[in-house]
Amino acid sequence: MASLTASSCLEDYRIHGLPSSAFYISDFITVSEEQVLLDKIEAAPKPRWKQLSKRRLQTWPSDLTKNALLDTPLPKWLTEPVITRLHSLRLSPSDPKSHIFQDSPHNGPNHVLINEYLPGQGIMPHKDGAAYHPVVCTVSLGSSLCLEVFGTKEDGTIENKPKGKILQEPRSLLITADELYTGYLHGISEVEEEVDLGPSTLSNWELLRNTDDIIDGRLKRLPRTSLTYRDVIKVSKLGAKFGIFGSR
Ligand SMILES: O=C(O)CCC(=O)C(=O)O
Repeated sequence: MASLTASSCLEDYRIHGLPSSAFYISDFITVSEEQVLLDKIEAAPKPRWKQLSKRRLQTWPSDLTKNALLDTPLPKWLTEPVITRLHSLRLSPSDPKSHIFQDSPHNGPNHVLINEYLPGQGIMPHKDGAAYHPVVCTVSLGSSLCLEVFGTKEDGTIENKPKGKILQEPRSLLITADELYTGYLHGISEVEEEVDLGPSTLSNWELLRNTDDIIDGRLKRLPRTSLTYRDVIKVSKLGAKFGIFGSR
């Protein structure tokens, strides 16, 4: 089971076989919610986009300065429905108030990175670092691609072979947290087609919505956009005081 129901709790979506913790929900948002998000992202003023060599990026509500966020709210289209739904997703069936951000400083995400990857684009293996509470919620739009998880060798260099590979389908939610966040790297390889996809290579095979498009373990990439929701630990009040950073 990988789509959301009223009685579901996060434990139903745990990705087993990876360091703790990862969760995958294939149908976290609907097709029309996906389209609204894609339209809003497309409608953002051009200067919102930062063109990087291998992808382009929007940062909401703003970039971090010295690991701190200016205290401005996220626009409504980024909070509804995603953050509301994250808050309603219980960690355990016995505690109706529990949620994935319950121990984070602001009790929920206050920052969203929007990454767009064309086929052949990706992101080098990296850690997200100490500016954030160690929970990342990634909503995927448009197309599927794989996130790879890497450990480090004793000398501190990155292992050559990924520890695991997670296929992220459009409209899905991937949550990575805890030791998986702090102790491991993640990256997206710069390929036009995913290869070697199957039950023994994909950590979340059992949780996928649809494996019919995977032919001989291969899946062509199309443009894919991700929204990564995080809680920035340090928040500076300056932005709220002068009211100058709240552009919607
Ligand atoms: O696009 C993604 O799924 C991953 C993005 C990422 O690694 C990051 O924002 O640190």
